Amino acid sequence: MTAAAGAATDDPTARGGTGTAALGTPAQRYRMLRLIRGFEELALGLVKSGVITGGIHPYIGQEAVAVGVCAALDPGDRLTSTHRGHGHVLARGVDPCRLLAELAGRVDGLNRGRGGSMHAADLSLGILGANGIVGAGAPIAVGAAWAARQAGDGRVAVSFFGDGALNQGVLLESLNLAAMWRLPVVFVCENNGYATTLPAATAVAGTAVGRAAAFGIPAVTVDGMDTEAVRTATEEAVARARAGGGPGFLECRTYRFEGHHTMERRMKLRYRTPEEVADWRARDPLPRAAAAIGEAAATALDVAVAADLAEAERFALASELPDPEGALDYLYADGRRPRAGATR
Ligand SMILES: Cc1ncc(C[n+]2csc(CCOP(=O)(O)OP(=O)(O)O)c2C)c(N)n1
Ligand SMILES: [Mg+2]
Repeated sequence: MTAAAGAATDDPTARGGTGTAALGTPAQRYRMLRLIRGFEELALGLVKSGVITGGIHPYIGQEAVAVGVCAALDPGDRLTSTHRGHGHVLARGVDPCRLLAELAGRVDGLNRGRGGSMHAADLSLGILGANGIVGAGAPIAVGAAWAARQAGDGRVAVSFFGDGALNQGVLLESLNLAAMWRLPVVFVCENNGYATTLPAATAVAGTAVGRAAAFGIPAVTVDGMDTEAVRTATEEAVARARAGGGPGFLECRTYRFEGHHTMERRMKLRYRTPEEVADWRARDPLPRAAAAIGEAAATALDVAVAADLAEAERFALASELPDPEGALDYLYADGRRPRAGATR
C-alpha cells in the first residue's frame, strides 16, 4: 500500500476501488482471512478507544464464508451484504484503509464517512451495499439478477444474510421471485446459530435449506468454517446460475466468536455457554487455511497483513471528520441538495 493518506478529498475513488480481490490461490485466500480477522480486531480496539463511535458487529469467526463465496465470483458479479458486512466487502476487494476510515466517519472513508459500518457500498466492485435492515439485501440482489438477465451480461448476484433473515417475509418473497423467473442469484445464509441473543433452534421452524427447497431452489448445507468447502459449493451454484439454471441457496454453518455487537460485553448477556464458544473456536477457519499453505508462508502473510493494517490505521486517523455544514450533501444521486428545513 503506497497511496498518500490523510488529505481530505472529494473524490471517493482516490484510493481503492481498483479491482476485486485476488482470491484464486490458497495463499491469497489465507491472506484475506487474516486481513478480515486483523481488521476486525483493529476495529474493536478503535471502538473501545472511542475513535469509532456507535459500535460494530464483528465478523470474527465467520471469515471463511466471505472468502469462500467471493473466491467463486467474477469481477462483474454483484453482492448485497448485511449489518455484519466488513468481511464481505473486504473479501470483494475494498481497500482496508478506506473501510476503516469509513468506520471512523472520516472524509476519506469508502462512502465519505456517511455510511459507517452498516452501509458500506462500492458500485465499482459490485457491492450494492451492506444493510442495517435484516433481510433487506435479498430483494436488491434479486433485482440485480433480473437486471443482469435483461442485459444478458452473464452476471450473477449474491445475497448474504443471517439465520435471523429466515423468518423475514421479504426473504421468502425474494426466493419466490428468483425461482419463478429463474434468476441468476445465489442466496448465502450465514447460520451462526443466533439472531442477536435468540437461538435459531428456538426461532426457525423447519430448516434453512427446507425454505429454499419449498420454492424448488437447489440448496445445500456447508461447513462455514471451511473456506474451501464454501468456495466449492459457491462455484457450483454460480456456474448453474450463470448458465441459466436459476437460483441457488447455501446454508453456511458458522459462528461468531465475539458478541452480537460491541455493546454486548457491557450488557453482561449470557445466552451462550463458554463450552459452546470454545467448541466453535476450536474450528477456527484460519489455522486450517494456514495448514494448507505451510507455516512459513502463513507467517510471511501475517507480517504483510500486519503492515497493511498499520497503514490502514494511520490512513484512517490522518483523515479529517466531515464538515457538519455538508451533512445534507450527497443525499440525491443527481447532486441536488434538499431544500432548507426539509429534514425537520
Ligand atoms: C427488519 C429488522 N428487524 C430487526 C432488526 C434488529 N436486528 C439487528 S441485527 C439482528 C439479528 C440478526 O441476526 P442474523 O440475521 O442471524 O445475523 P447475525 O447478527 O447473526 O449475523 C436484529 C434482530 C433489524 N435490524 N432489522
Ligand atoms: Mg445469526
